[in-house]
Amino acid sequence: MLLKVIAIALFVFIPIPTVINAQSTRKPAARRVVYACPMHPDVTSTRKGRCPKCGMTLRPVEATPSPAPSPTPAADAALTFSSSKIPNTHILDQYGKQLNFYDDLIKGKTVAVNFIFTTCTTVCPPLTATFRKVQQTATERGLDVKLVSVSVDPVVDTPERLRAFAEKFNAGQSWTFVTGEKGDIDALLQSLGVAVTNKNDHTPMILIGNDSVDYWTRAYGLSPPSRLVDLIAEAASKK
Ligand SMILES: [Cu+2]
Repeated sequence: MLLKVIAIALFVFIPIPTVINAQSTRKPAARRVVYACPMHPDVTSTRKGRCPKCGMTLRPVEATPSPAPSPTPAADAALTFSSSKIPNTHILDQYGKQLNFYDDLIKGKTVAVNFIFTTCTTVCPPLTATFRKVQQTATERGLDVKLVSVSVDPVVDTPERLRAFAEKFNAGQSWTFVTGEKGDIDALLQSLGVAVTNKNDHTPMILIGNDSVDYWTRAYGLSPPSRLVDLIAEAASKK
């Protein structure tokens, strides 16, 4: 009984000063705005600007002290994304063929999806070159993976433009470039958690998944191709 009382007393009283301390030290810091790269949390600045690693526009974040390193984006996103979030949007591929996004490109498949626009001069060319290397390496390793590149600039990126872009990067078969009506594509991007108001802010994140078992993860699109293929192989192996 006495032990119980002590235990309860400890439980009730000990955390309180800790909480008060944490709040009082955190409050002044939270008012200071710091800009950070959405893909590279280690890149921070006190001013607006672009990430020197990937060219993304830095976004304001609250300068709260982060006592422990947060879980990796991959582990994080794996918990919050599922096939049920993927809409069956009417889209056009690089040949101008009408497809349904989920039914034709995702359903029952192992996929890697990235987000690009053909007039991008910063992150899209290396992102696409990385995807090309991923496709080659995956093929060498006998992996059946479909690649999908969704345009974040569907008004400019007609199927013809996407096809020329695909050819420029020597995209192989089973790599679909996606465009469509702006409203439809915007809604698609929103559902996939990658909507941006400015196309130049688009994410270099890749969505990797195995729809047949509803396994999803995210990765930095400029990771070494072999690392991305490892993640794809892991997704494909899920039963
Ligand atoms: Cu880009």
